Amino acid sequence: MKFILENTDPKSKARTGVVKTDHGDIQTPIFMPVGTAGSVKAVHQRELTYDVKAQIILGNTYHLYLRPGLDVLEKAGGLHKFNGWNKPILTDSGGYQVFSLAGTRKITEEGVLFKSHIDGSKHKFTPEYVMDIQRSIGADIIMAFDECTPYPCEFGYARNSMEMTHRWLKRCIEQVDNTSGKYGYSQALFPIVQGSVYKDLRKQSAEFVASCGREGNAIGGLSVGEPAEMMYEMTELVTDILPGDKPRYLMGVGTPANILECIALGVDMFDCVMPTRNARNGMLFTSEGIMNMRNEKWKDDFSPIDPNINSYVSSFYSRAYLRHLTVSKEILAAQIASVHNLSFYLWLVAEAREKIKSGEFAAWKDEMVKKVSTRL
Ligand code: PRF
Repeated sequence: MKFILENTDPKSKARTGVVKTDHGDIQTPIFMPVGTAGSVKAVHQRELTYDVKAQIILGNTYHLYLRPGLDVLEKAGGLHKFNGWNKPILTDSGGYQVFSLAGTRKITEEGVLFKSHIDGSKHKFTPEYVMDIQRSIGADIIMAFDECTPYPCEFGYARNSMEMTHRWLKRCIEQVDNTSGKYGYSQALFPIVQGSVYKDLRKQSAEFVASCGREGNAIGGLSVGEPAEMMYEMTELVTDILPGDKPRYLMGVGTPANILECIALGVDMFDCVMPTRNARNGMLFTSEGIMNMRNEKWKDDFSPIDPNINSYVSSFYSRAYLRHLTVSKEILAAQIASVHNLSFYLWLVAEAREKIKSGEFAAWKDEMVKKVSTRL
């Protein structure tokens, strides 16, 4: 994997670049649709490619390991072959899902013992094993095994957790560097900065992660309930330390406004369940603001969902029709809303890239943050 930095914005820390992987190029800043169990919920691969224009999707180690399991994934020849998505894939390590989804769990220096949320069966994730699992899944970018601390989190816990995440990182690196990809292409390991909302911990963690010299770096432990201003402050502190010639990935962020603000702070990659999860609940993100599709207001509004978004569903279907489908709990409502929301997120980052290239990003961002946060 290689990163080529292309443009930097004169008035902010925003930049554009290209991440080159064996499954193709990724233009940054980019948003990565979440495909937890090997599918982006309610959206099939053809729509992801041609409507959403996704360049990379995410998978989750925790889910894929539990179901379908490593034997099936290996027999298939890896996740790309299994789900038919022949573009880049990134897998999260389970360092978040194990803490948010698994039943009773026990964290020790060695790793995490947990019970499956599916059938209650017992499993153990160690940093080494999580690297092996990600080798079997075969994503182009794989994530280090970390502990994502909750918010709020006491300083002592955050410090001990961060120190353990750093020791786990060394083990992840050792394991990855002593094994190779199973399917003939390379996999890049991204370490993850932790440190909760403590400036000195964040600085220490960013310096440690930077010193590992990997092909890209991630920021974890944010967007877990802290105020947005605090998330921005931590993000800026970390992006100032992480090397500029490597991509920076802010994990699990966020709203359209969060993404624009963090692009301005030098973040290159984002993922979040929000566009798909909220779509399934009838919440639409548009270039003019947020719409609740259950609202009576859209009952006879026959205008397109969002004519500014260059995706089939966004200009073909009316707000009135989508409201009808949503109120009637039709499956098609979730499909249209998910494709639209993802198309909007991918449009937003494509616009950001263009504005960075033309030097207009800072002013455009301020105006856009207001628009996309408006409740219509
Ligand atoms: N660690 C990992 N995955 C994550 C996070 C993290 O801290 C977050 C935090 N927002 C989302 N996904 N491994």
